[in-house]
Amino acid sequence: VTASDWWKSAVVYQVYPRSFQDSDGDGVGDLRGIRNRLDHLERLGVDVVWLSPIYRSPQADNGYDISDYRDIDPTFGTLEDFDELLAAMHARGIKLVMDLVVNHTSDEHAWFAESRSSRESPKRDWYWWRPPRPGTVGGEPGAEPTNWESFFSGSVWEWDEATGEYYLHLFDRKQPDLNWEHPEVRRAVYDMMCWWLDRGVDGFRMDVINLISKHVELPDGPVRLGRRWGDGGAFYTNGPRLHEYLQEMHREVFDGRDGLITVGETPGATVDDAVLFTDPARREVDMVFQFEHVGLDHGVSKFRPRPLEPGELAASLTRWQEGLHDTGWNSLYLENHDQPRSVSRFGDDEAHWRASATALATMLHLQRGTPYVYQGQELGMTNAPFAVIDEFRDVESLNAYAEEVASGTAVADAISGLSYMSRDHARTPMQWDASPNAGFTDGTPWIAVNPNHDRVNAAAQAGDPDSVFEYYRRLIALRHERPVVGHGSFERADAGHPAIFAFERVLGDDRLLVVANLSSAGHVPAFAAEVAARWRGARVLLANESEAAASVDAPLGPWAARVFEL
Ligand code: ISL
Repeated sequence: VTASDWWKSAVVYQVYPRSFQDSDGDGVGDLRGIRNRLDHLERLGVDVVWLSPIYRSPQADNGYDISDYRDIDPTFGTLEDFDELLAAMHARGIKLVMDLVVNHTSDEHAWFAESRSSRESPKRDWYWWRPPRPGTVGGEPGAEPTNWESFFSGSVWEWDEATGEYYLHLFDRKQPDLNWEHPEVRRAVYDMMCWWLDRGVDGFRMDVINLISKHVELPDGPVRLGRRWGDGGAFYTNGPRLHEYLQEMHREVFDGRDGLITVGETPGATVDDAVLFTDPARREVDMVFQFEHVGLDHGVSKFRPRPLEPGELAASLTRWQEGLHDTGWNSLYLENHDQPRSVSRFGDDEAHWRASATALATMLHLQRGTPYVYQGQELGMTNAPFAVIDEFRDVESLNAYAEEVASGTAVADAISGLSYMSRDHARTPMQWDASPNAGFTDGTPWIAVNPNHDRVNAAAQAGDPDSVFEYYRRLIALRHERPVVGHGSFERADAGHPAIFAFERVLGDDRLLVVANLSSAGHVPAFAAEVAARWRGARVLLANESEAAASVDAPLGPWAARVFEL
């Protein structure tokens, strides 16, 4: 029997199929490619793989726009390839989690085609259709039913000439939002989820699941000074019926099934919201992806970032550790396919590349929660050096760039925003080896390979005890071997130096002391005198520097990380 909270001692690895491994030379990764690389995942020691969407899709948002939930996109393979991959993963003891994208579908989904066919269509209300604003002419600027801005720039409303109404899309115009108010929509989604679980998958990562319940009257949102569009976030984030829907989904889909893992992606969720989502007694989801720490460096906008103050990252993560300490559960992540590379963003990808990659990994993996490793993070992959717009591929980046340049921003400034924040940094091909396409494809990769693959690659790191990869292996093994990592309490324990993140984990007699210097400053004291006194003579369990030099009293060098046990 598996404990129902087995995922507390598990580590999840995210595969972005497009960029992981190509097997047929078309320059795009695929399911057979993933199967050919399972040795890497087994060696790393991860328990679960979350696959970004592989369903049939026109790929307007790289698969987050699904046109058939019960088929595989030909780019990635077939249902047969999928079954083979699932069986091969299960044979190695690795579980598989699917990406569930049900806030919206593709505009090419049969449901939407039917919905848009006429105002009388029985599926009309499966999506959000609204007439033009009173007194305006549909399709003309200003006629949009609300002033909301899309996540991908411009209005959330797309005019449909044929039926004389607008439809809502919080993301791209090719991603119309489903209307969860409609019971048939919910039934169709739950049936589809059961179909995948019956096929053998082990859970779901639920895309923007806290946006599925909207305030039905759809009021205008506040407009910031100098902006054209308003922010409708208050009317679609954590909406009035969200918890009801999640509990219904739990009853209809998950009840009576064991060994699953569910994680909701919840941008804008607070600690208090997260407690509600993840309190096991409420039967909603096991854990959520919160966004506070990946929003810290957003300035006036995502693409106008600001530098972080020392200690800000640790302070935010600590608030979440404490807030979900007694009820609920954290997901621990620094990267995914929407975020820049963590070693470039929070670390130092030049002088202290290895130390900062491993220090960040140490503080993240040894917190209370379930860690997620995004493909390539275990190698210390860095942001791409893209310098011209033609190198970027992501719809969010391309739209934001076009909008900025159209409104008078200098090209160099628009590019500089992307150089820091584009989602494409996470989407360059996985760096397997030093060969011309990094071992990713025999063809032309759909997005350029990072030129640093000649140094930063899996072949060079596997088996090298000093590599980022081998360090990740040890961290992952530690979670499996020590119940205190999965189940222990968390308490901050540092000396008050702003760059230090130190904490104790305790489970019965089992105690760990973790410290990471999240800065390039050297000679920094690790612990308060009281903590050092209690831990004097402790054994070094893991360190990203010479273990001989690491004692509780030794000051920390740049990006030093140490783990002690008593
Ligand atoms: O990166 C973002 C835009 O600035 C995020 O707000 C992102 O859109 C948000 O995290 C939701 O992401 C998820 O849903 C999107 C998809 O594009 C992302 O890849 C996915 O992770 C729409 O399905």
